[in-house]
Order: sequence, then structure tokens, then C-alpha cells
Amino acid sequence: MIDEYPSWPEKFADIYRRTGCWQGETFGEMLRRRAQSEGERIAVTSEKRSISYAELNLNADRMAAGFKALGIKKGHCVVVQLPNIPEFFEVCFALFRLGALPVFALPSHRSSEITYFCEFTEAVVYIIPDKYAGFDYCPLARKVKEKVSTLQHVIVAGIAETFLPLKDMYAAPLEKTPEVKSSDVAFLQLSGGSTGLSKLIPRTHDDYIYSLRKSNEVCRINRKSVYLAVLPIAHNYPLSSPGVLGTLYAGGRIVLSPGSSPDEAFPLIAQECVTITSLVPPLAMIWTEAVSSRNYDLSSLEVLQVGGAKFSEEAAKKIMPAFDCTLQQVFGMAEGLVNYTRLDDSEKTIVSTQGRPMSPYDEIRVVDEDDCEVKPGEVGELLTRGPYTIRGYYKAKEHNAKAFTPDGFYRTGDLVRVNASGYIVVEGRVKDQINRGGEKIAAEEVENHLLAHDDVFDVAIVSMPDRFLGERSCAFVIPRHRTPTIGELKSFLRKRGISDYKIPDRIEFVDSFPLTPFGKVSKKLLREIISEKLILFNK
Ligand code: J2J
Repeated sequence: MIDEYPSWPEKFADIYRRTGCWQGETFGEMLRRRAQSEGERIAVTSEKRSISYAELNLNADRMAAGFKALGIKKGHCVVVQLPNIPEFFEVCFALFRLGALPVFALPSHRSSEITYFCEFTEAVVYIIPDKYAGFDYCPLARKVKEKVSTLQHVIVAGIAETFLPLKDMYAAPLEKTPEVKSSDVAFLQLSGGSTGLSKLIPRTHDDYIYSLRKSNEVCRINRKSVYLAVLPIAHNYPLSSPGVLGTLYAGGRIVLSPGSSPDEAFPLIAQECVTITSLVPPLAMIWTEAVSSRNYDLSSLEVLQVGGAKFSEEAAKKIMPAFDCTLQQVFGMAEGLVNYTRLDDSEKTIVSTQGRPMSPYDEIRVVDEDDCEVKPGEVGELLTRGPYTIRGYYKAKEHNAKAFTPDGFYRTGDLVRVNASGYIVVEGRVKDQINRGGEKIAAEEVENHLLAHDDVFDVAIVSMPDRFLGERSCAFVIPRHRTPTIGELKSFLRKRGISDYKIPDRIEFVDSFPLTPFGKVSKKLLREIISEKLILFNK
């Protein structure tokens, strides 16, 4: 049950309501209204099926009834680990209608992460696909279910083996659903994490729907928009910036791509007349390279969004000529704040900045190590507060005291500078995280796994520069009795059930770590050591 999260002080909640940011609408109501206005118009198209707004609305009601019969109640958490399939929407809206909370796991998560999400949220149900991207989810679910005592059911979209098939959840709609308030938490998003495991982010109907409305305004999403989902839609960026939920809010159409490669996505853009899609930088680079050698009509594409990690100016400059559409840089975070370059910004602004906050009620501060504001244009840590930025993580009292200022600003951990026009340029980060082409790795989480190995005395994980992904991860390991092989350490991590993207790209064995003047491990120096080594190696 969800009861432990710091919310906005009444004074702020009142301002956000009075200024019309929070309009008192829930996701359940939003879909009902769209079903009334859009009816048989298609909401979601995938390889296998298309569903209209009316159908999605009805199926959400039917599934809500099925879920209720299983025992899912208001306030219960349900870990949802679904790929880009139409059922994702039926499941989420069914849970919204019951006031139960999806916890958005990514398809790449494995037993270590899923067990933690289930245990931490005391999840009652875990929902998976049967297979996706060559991975079989039922054995994973069996492992998780053995460990988590609260977990009552596993539901499978597809062949369910010993579990419950999702298709059996469509029941006769309920006469009465529980009362869900717009100020209630609608779901839990995942943070990229910097200390240990991912923190859980409680987003309310009010705050998230505001972020959709504002995103739609900035990105000019309307009923005619066709959004292609290539990134995993459970992630905050394709979910909400404006992503799939923004598209539904506007009455547009979502096209779900089975994969992110140009050969899968380009034909869909051409066939479905896609108008907007969102990518992370490495994918944007692959698409740009591919465009001239493929013969698809991509002329429907109006906006190509790139975000999740820093997009280099050089790569950004190639987008508009290659696709003959507008590039939009997106710098956002699941905790809230989203910055966009505007569609009518100059090319210079679009290629060289990460945009500006989408809402006039977003407050930002750029501060030094003592929390004092830096001079305009100087680099410092970005702090933010606003109508769709959380005031605290779920069940994380101690961490919240560090991650938020006493007056409620979220410490993003990002180093930025703000130019004279108010546009943000991301310059680096202070958080102990590696951004591997948009996928975030909390160094401490992987370090803790490696420390469990008998032959590891100590470990420090840092980022190393990479031309394609921006960053990759490098683990510096001090061995204990004997020096293990790299293969041994990697397979040890896999056996512990962590996602593939968290396995260090490189492992270096050392006798000791460089220290800071205070005697702490200097990750800065470790980053320099590995960068220099890579330069020498590449010469
Ligand atoms: C540099 N760093 C960036 C960018 C995110 C929209 C877009 C992205 C996310 C997201 C999101 C960056 N340049 N353009 O939720 O709604 C890094 C920062 C940031 C962290 C947040 C959205 N865009 N980043 O990426 O919660 O370090 O959200 O604090 O996964 O990604 O990561 P996440």
C-alpha cells in the first residue's frame, strides 16, 4: 500500500490548482473522455493488432474487473514489465481505474532488479510477456515468485505456462470502481539511481497529466499526430515527453515498433505516416547513417526528438539535413522537470542546447558545492522544483533528506549552465552514475554486486568516453586472493541477475585506488586514467 511519500506543501498545491496546472483529472477519466470524443478512431497500432479509443476504454474496464476478481485493490502495487505491445495500455488503464499502481519495470530488467521492485513495493502481482527479444520471462518470474512472499500472481501476455494468461482477465465491466482522486499517486516510475538501487518515483494523476498537456503544447501534438514508439514505453521519456501518453491525451495515434533499427522503424514511418518519434543519441546516429542507403519515404516526419543523454553538437547538426524535419532536444528526468528546444528555435539553439523548461512554473537554480547560486552562464548543479517535479521518493526518508533541499528543490545531480536566453546546456554530472547511451547505471549498485565475489577486495566503477554510446562503464577492481578472470566476473554478475547493460564494459585490475585529499576514492582520477589509456590504445 502506498502511503509513504512526501507530497507538495498545501501552499504550492493550491497555486498549481489555481493556475490551472492541476485540473483534477485522473487517467481513468481521461481515457473515458477520449473514448467519447474519438470513438472508433485508432489509438494504438502494432504489428498484430490495432485498437480504437472505444475498445481501449472498454478493455481497460474489462481488465479492471478481471484484476479485481484476482484481489487487486486500490493502493496495491503491480510490477508491470511489458514491452511495446497494445496490452501495455489495457493493463495500465485497468490498474488506474482500480486505483492500483503500476510499477514500471523495463524489459531489460532481470531477477535482481525485479525482486527488489516487488519486495520494496510489496507488489501483489507481476505482469510479463512470455518472450521478448529472445528472452523467456516465465523462468525469471518463477525465480522472483519464490523469493517474494507478497506476490500472489504472475500474469503473462502470451503463453502463460503455470501462470495466469492475461487474455483471461477480460471480464464483465464492474458496476462500480473505487473512487480515485487526481491527487492520488497513479504509478511508480524508476529513477536512474545513483546510490545503490533505483529509487521509486511517485507520480500523481494531476502532476503527470499536466506534464503531458504541457509537452503536447510545446511539441504541437494533436489529433492528427502519429507517434512512433521505438524506445521501451515504460520509460518516462517515451511514456510522457510527450510520448505515448501525450499522444493519447491529444487523441492522436500511437504506432508501436517491434524494434528500434532503421529496417524496422523506417518502413513503419512510411506506411503509417508517422509525424514524430523519440530517440536516444546512439540510435539517432544509427538512423542518420542509415537514411541515405534506405529508400523509404520519411517525409511525414515533422519532429525527431533526441534525449536521455547528451547529444553532441556535431551529431545534432546532421539530423535536420538527413531527415528534412525539425530536431528537438529533450532533457528530462523521471523525477519531473522536462526541457525542450522549441520547434521554431534557431538551428543554433536546437543543435547546441538541451532546451529550456516546458512550464513557466518550473523553478530552476544552478548552484555550487555550497548550494550558492553561481553567476549567470557559469556551470553548477541544477536544482529544480515545480508542478510536476516530485518532492520526495517513495519510502526513502534518509535519501530524500539528501536528494532534496529543505525548501523542496530536487538535486538533479546534473552539471549545467544556463545561457542568456534561459536555455540549458548539460556539461556533466556530480551523481555517481554512468549514462550509457541513455541507459542509466548506478555505480554503487554494480559495485555492491562485485563486492560479493570472493576474489574482489574492492571495486570502483566509472564512466569512460565512447564515441557511439557517449559513455561506457569501466570497473577498477582490487583483487583479494587471486586475480579472477574478466569472464568469471561478468558471468558472476549475470548469475546474480542484473540487466545486461549494467555489466561493466571493461574491467581493469589494480593494486590500489587513487585517493582524494580527504582520503576518498577519486573517481575523477580513475576516469582520467581510463580515458588516457583509451587514447593511447587508439593511437
Ligand atoms: C544530457 N543528459 C540527459 C539530455 C536526460 C525526457 C527525456 C529524458 C528522460 C530521462 C526523461 C538528457 N542531455 N538531453 O525522463 O521525460 C540525463 C540527466 C538526467 C537523467 C534522467 C524524459 N536527458 N539526461 O532520461 O530519469 O542526467 O529520464 O538527470 O532516465 O538523464 O534520466 P531518466
